[in-house]
Amino acid sequence: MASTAPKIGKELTFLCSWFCPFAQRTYIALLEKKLKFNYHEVSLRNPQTGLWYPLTEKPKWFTDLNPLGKVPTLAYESEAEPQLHTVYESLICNEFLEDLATNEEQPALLPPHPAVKARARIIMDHFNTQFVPLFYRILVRQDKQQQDEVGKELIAQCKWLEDNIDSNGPYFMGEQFSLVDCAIVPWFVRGYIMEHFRGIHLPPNDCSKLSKWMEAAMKRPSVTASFKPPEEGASYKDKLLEHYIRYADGTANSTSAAAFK
Ligand SMILES: N[C@@H](CCC(=O)N[C@@H](CS)C(=O)NCC(=O)O)C(=O)O
Repeated sequence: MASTAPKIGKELTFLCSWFCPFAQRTYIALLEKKLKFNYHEVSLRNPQTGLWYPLTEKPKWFTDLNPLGKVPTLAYESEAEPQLHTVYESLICNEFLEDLATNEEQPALLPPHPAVKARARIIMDHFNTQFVPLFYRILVRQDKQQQDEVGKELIAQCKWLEDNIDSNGPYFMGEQFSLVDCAIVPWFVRGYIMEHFRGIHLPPNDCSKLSKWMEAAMKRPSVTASFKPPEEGASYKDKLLEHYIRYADGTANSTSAAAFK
């Protein structure tokens, strides 16, 4: 695996792969929190073959930080005593950032009311367990009839989002941008990929609240700043499209492709 080990210090180190929607969730939260962090790109795919490195081929420094060998991963040394802390799993990383950095200067990204906060978590959990698998499944399945069935489920999930989005907006939970927006927006950033490979327009035309939400979320500076192409000057959208070819032709061997088949 080509990635080099980062030097972990008191400042947060953010292990990311430019194409990863899970890591993008955390990238957006880090930017929203105006936290200082060291971005460290991890190479998850072999550039020669385009295949994902299996866990056994990932460097020890990486699996020491995250035994799952995945991004996002956050690592830092605490101020008080020299102890290494690591955090992984995107939604947990984002909750960690919320706990770490919510004060006068760093905005809360979860609503203050316990029941509304719980609702935000229900929405994130639902999106993660219901929508995300379908996004991969429709790409990796090669049978047209199966794709059509998964496509219908994906549209039904968009309707679920439409029914659960705050009516006044502009963001998912209302006026304030939140961890719910961070959790959902990376898959809508990739909406054109779904259209390109499977002819499904995200959000569907009859989801007007979701379309308005997407428009607002896509303009958010933290979101646009998270569009990081692999090479300076390259088009993020074009490179992402290239990245998803291996999902769409059924040859991706990533853990997501396997898990959501
Ligand atoms: N459940 C994890 C999923 C993270 C994930 O699957 N990341 C991918 C990149 S998009 C990864 O690191 N894959 C490594 C692999 O497939 O070997 C999360 O929410 O953080």
